[in-house]
Amino acid sequence: DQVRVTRALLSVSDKAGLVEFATALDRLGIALVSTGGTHKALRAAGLTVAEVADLTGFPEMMDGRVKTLHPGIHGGLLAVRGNPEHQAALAAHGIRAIDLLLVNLYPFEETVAKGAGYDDCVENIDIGGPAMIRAASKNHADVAVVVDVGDYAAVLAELEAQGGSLSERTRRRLAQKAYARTAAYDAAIANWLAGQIEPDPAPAFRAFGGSLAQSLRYGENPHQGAAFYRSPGPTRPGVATARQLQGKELSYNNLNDTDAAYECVAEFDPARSAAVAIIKHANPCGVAEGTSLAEAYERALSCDPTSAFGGIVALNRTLDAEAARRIVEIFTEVIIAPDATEEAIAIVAAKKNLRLLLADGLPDPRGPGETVKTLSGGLLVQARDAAVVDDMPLRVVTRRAPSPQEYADLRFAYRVAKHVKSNAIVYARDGATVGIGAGQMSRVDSSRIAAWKAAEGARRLGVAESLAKGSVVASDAFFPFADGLIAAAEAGATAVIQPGGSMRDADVIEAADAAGLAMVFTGHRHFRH
Ligand code: 93A
Repeated sequence: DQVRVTRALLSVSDKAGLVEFATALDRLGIALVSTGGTHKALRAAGLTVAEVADLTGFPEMMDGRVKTLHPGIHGGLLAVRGNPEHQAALAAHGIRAIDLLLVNLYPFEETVAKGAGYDDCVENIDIGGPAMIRAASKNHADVAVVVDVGDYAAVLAELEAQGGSLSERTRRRLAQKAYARTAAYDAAIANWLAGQIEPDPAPAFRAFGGSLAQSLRYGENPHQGAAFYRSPGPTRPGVATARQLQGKELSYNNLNDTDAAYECVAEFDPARSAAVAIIKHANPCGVAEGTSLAEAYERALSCDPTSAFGGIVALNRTLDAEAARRIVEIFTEVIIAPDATEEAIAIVAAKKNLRLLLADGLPDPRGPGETVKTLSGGLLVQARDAAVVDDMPLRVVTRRAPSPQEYADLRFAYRVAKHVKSNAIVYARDGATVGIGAGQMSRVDSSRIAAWKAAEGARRLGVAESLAKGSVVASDAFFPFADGLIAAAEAGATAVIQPGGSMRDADVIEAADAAGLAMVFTGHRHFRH
């Protein structure tokens, strides 16, 4: 199951370590082929290298947009060595087989991160590189593909130890890594493009001209007049479409908080788990999953029972009697759920003032829509934050990767962090929040508050160690300095999820490694102001 490497194609944007790697290949008697810039660097180092043009019979053209997109390259990468027809095709067309591909892509992510213009970002979308990577990876039975400078040393060591051959296991591992890289690369492009598409302001204006649903007694404060308008046409199930079964009339703040609560709990697929979000002042003060709604409620409540007093409770499944019985034990303003059983409705009915809203379904967290904010003399319109952590390629940046349990909690915490006002820091353990820091002007203050809440939780329960001990932590935006992360490590978190992208990412990663934390980058920020 060894593949003897006789020809390598090198095409790299990041030329770090290139000359050393190519020199070692050359010493092993491996023929080298490369694209323009790579070729220049290798020739300058005194190596004998063929040009891609020699294999294709075409020059690089269109500003390099077309250099390797040719059967002379892709035939060489995709031909199955043990297939006589493939071998005959190689011979018939004078195509030379390539057994090792070394590619790193145009620096699209870096170009976006440094704030380059639109055209510059587009020009940095690599087409030929991913095509070759995917071709070589598909043919990993015969070809090895290296996409990460960090793998050069190990690949070389194996080649040198095995007289120029690479094992099946190594080729398969490299192919897996290569597909992960092209997937993350395409996700970065899609994500960037999504941010380049202006939201259509028309629906927002239409919503403004929508029908009066309710004139409210007052707004956020009693001296502010207010009303609630419903958008015309069909909308996602939510506060605006829900039936109110009982209780006092909803206030401006109730509507606002209930919306926040329902949007938050809708992040949790009811087919996967029961989930409950308790909201105060549009921020979650406890979110949890459970095997039943009652269990999820219990766990959500225990995060911060003081704040939960007078809160809004949102549930992702049909409200049942067991959960209803628990919820009515403490003062709650509003309950919202997709539906409720007759028995649950009867239990809630005993509390005359408590509002019960049934929304007939959950909104799709990925669904389209706009959010609108007024400012003096204008409207700010944006596409709603429809990014969901399950769709994000999580990149492990620390020496230690999260355990499966940590991964589950990291995703949970990031789901919640999306619904916490910035700066948002969320500690979670076993599918329940244990400390939430919201709405601070500095991230480190949010970290401290969240850690303090987790310590308070432990005090309340009479346990010695902070509830943050052994938890994971989510941050809605990158840590600008290592201090917020160090605060999390000191509080006892073992794993971190955050978008990444700070100028000081290297410091933050170093601090995480020093503390033995596992950290993943999502590439997606969840600001909520
Ligand atoms: O513009 S491309 O998408 N078209 C291609 O055919 C192509 N082939 C390789 N970019 C292409 N590449 C990329 O060029 C590689 O992925 C690598 O990042 C870069 C190396 O170019 P050079 O050797 O000229 O520095």
